[in-house]
Amino acid sequence: MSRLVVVSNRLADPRKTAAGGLAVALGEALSVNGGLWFGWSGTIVEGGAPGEGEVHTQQAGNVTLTTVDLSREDHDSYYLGYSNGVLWPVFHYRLDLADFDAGYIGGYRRVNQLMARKLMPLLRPDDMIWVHDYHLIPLAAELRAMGCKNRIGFFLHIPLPPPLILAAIPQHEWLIRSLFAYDLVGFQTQSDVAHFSRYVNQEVGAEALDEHLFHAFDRTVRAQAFPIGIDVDEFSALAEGKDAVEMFNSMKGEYSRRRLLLGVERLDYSKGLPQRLRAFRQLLQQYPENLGSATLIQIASPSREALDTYSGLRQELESLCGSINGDYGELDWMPVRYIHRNVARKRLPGLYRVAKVALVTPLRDGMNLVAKEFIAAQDPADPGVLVLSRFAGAAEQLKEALLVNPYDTHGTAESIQQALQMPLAERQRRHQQLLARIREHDVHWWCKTFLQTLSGMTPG
Ligand code: GDG
Repeated sequence: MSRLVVVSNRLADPRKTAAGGLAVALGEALSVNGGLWFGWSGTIVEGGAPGEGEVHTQQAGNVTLTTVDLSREDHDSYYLGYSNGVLWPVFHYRLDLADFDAGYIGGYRRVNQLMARKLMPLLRPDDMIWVHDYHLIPLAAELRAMGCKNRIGFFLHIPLPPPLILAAIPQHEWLIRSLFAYDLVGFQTQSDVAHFSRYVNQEVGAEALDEHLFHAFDRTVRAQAFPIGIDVDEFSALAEGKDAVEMFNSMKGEYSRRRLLLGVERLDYSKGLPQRLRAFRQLLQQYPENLGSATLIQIASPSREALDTYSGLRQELESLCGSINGDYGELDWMPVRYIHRNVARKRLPGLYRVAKVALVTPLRDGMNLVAKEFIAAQDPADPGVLVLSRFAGAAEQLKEALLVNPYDTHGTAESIQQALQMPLAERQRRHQQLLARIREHDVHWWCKTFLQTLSGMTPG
């Protein structure tokens, strides 16, 4: 049996609950035959030489965790610059926020070469390699250049935009050519696959051998959708745990006279937070019966604070929350509770469960796991309602949610009102169907299906 090697920008210790379902699922897959998880250590070496980094190894059961340090210069151009200043905004359709500084690409290539150089000697001939996300697109090409013949798969956690948006990246052709060094490329949704297919057809004249197989640059790659899921059982169990129940009870007590709406995400411009707050303000204005009652708890956990676009967003949010509370708040009721901190993972399901409505309204999202976690945490006898952006990858699957266009303030406010007023029988019916969907395609299905597809392919 092949050993699995997972490569991702950051690693998580799969034995810790705080790591989350994805890390646990990857950890499980890695431990089947004793695996290797490889990536950046998280350490930035001030004044370190570009393209160099010390390697660290630790053991978690039969999984080896191997990491590489990055110099400040490499970190800033690879991680902050190219990954999060170019690829993240453009792949989320935000050309206006991209910073096409010509210096970033050098660091991105250098770090991918560094990772390949450090990984190469650790590989065994029959290892199966699974590379994750936009930070590491050229990794397989670098490994191939060093003679690697193993099966290599790639999964993109974020959306792939349509060809003309992708083409705004000066190195777009090189990026897509790099994908052809993989044997299997996984996307979150059918529309991402369609964008890939259109791009390779229009821009590089690739031959489509069938619905999923594309030939170009002397190589054939398989591109397919593998929508990621959560560990539904683990999350439901977490919802019954002591910390979640405590959270549920304390919130229930404190907000007994209120109807809670909830948003949970990293503070990121892809998540549509200002648009959501404007829709919530519209709800209060248009449906005054919610005054003194509807309370939005918005958790926006800190993320990528070294980037200016993120600090600007934080200021915008603080000002919006302040103005809504100032305009509508009463001495005994504040419409918005905005929390710019991380909530412990064990407590999160309690918060999901106490909410009548979850607002998951990104402007663009690869999948969105919060939507799935909310469903898993509900009490089936009295479930809350999911208001979901049609632009989240999850909308391809979660048809029984109330789908909204987050740019449409009035439309979103109307859907939130519909959610708040939804009769119990309809909430139960929708929840039951949504739960069945997230169970069918959970994180174990995702992991198993991707790896089975990759293992069925001819190496190299
Ligand atoms: C990328 C793609 C894709 C959030 N705040 C807190 C917290 N979280 C947890 C949630 C959830 C995870 O973080 C967020 O996952 P999402 O899927 O919603 O979004 P991204 O972080 O943008 O992830 C996305 C995903 O990759 C997987 O492929 O779905 O589209 O952008 O698990 O619960 N967790 C804790 N405290 C918080 O305050 N503990």
